[in-house]
Amino acid sequence: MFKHSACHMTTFDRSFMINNRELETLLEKMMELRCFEEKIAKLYSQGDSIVGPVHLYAGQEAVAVGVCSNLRQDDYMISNHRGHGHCLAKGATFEEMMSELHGKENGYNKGRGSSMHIMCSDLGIVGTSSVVASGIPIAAGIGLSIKMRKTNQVVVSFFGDGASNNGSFHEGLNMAALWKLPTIFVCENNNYAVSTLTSESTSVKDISVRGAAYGIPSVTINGMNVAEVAKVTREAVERARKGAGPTLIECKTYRFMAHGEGETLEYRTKEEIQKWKQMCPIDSLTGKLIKEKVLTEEKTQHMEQKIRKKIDEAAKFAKESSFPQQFIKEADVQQESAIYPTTSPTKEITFIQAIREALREEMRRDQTVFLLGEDIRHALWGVTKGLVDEFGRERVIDTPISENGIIGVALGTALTGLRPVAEIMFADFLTLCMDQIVNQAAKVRFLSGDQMNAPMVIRSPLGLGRSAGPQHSQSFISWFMHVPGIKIAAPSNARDAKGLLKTAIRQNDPVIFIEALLLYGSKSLVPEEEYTIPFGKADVKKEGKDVTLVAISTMVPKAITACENLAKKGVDVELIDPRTLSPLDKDTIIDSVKKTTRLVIAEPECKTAGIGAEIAAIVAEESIDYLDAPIKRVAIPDSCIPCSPSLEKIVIPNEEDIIKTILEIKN
Ligand SMILES: Cc1ncc(C[n+]2csc(CCOP(=O)(O)OP(=O)(O)O)c2C)c(N)n1
Ligand SMILES: [Mg+2]
Repeated sequence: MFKHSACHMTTFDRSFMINNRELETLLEKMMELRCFEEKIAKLYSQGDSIVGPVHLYAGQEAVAVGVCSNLRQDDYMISNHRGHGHCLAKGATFEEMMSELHGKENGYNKGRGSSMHIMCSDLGIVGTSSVVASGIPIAAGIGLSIKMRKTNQVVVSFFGDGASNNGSFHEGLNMAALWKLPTIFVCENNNYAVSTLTSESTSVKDISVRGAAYGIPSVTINGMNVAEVAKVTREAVERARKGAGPTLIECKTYRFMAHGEGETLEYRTKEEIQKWKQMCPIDSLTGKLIKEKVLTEEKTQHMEQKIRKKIDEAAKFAKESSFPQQFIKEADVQQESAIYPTTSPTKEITFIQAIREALREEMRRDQTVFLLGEDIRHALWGVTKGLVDEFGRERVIDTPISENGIIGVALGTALTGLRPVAEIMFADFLTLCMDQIVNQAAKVRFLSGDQMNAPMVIRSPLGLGRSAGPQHSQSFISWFMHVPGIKIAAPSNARDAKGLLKTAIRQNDPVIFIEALLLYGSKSLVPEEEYTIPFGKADVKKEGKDVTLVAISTMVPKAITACENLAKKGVDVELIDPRTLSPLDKDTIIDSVKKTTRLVIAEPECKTAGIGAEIAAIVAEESIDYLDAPIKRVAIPDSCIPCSPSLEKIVIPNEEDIIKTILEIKN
């Protein structure tokens, strides 16, 4: 079946010998993986102990074992939904794996992840993600982190044939190749993505040619032969450690069980399954070692019995372990940041200068902080201009136009000791990296059972109000408010922008930092001395007794003007700028409403299910009895944003809209 073995960009040397002792060790490891999966299948079928969906690895053991036999404990591994084998091969224990699969407190993730989400920082298991292909750009990011930290580690990314059709694969491979990262991509081509044949989903016969297309040394090998996998991986690891960049190894293999437990196999013929079972990596190596008198039938049976006993004990341990009873909700995770005095002499700077100063100060203070994004050296908006002169190209990295890849890479670095500040050129393009933000970064702290975190900032300009049109004028703050694990800042002036960005960079969770282009040129007084501004602390910009006005981002300067005009009409407005939407300073808003009994929210986004809707709901829940008038929202009236200035004016709320709305509820 494996008559050919496609090699691209390099010839893989398989001449080094793996001695029989080493083969015996590999066999034992493969048996461990197989016996573990058989036990899980049994427990699953009994129906009462395994938690959540399970995708078993039986049949593919040669890949995980062959690859991981070349890794050090401090090397990294990231894999997918079919990850038990990868984790065990990287050193995971039966007890902790079993406990996790039983949803127990003793599990790697304290029962929060179960089968598809195993993380263990001590073993370099950065995670098994249940979103197909998402780990691939993260692996590129881990490679970047290794390269930047000069630690001589490597990272392996395991994924399936199906994943190679996903954009994450292509973005991740391009970036790894471009920057010569020590990332080894291992594609386990088991011929199916669920029930879909690779030949019906994939335009090429050998997925390794896709690696070659990115200039990556790539090879297709027999993934049922552990020695072959080990040999080829050894070369890839050597290449990675010496700085020669990534490798793609496509292992042709086969899963012996259903895609997921409880599913059927009717899309495969008995003959096909039989044919592959004859190539079983465990049986064939056992046969060879018995034939060469390294092992006997008896010794092999004894080896297997010992393994099964250990696994049975681990299952008993897991069963008897307790279920977790509580966890800290993301919304309750508090992070303090030192607040520096703000009474020092001030200077007047623009919003752009403020952001640049924050970046410069944080990069000087902390060597792990670095920047990445499209055109950030040249700096389209001028924000990051000149930073490359001081910090070099290693810490100010221009990226390809790969939003999903940028955030995946940023996350990989954040998971392994760095503090990336990524720029997404327009906030609209955050939609292109929603998987990495929402499914991956936001989940790290929670899923890892609090072992890991993702200290990363995503800066992104809001284009609203500059005739940029419907695809360059949205910020989606309200979307991110809906996601536990994400923090959001939307400063309205230079002083807040600098202080909040410095705090954002020091946070241990991902932060979305929305900077409005309309505010970039605005100036404010900023302390000469270092200062930071805490998250979750609103700024009461003006005290008042008649109406509470909560304004966000670009709406704040408009709200200030509105307040001045209303004062002339005898209406005393209390103006609050929350500054961060997650965490949101609910107390300041509620206290204000209790005093004024009226609330208006002015937001730079669409009305339906928006920021104002959430604030209105909070106030209604907590203090409805204090309200003397309906809560009103001044928002974009659920419309796309037109380019023509005359039309833009119709949809983007202005000072007059705020005044009119406040007068409506005041009178
Ligand atoms: C982005 C995404 N799309 C769809 C799914 C549902 N799904 C889970 S596994 C799978 C098949 C993956 O095939 P492959 O990458 O070849 O891995 P294999 O299951 O064969 O090991 C699919 C479609 C998912 N988890 N993530
Ligand atoms: Mg597959």
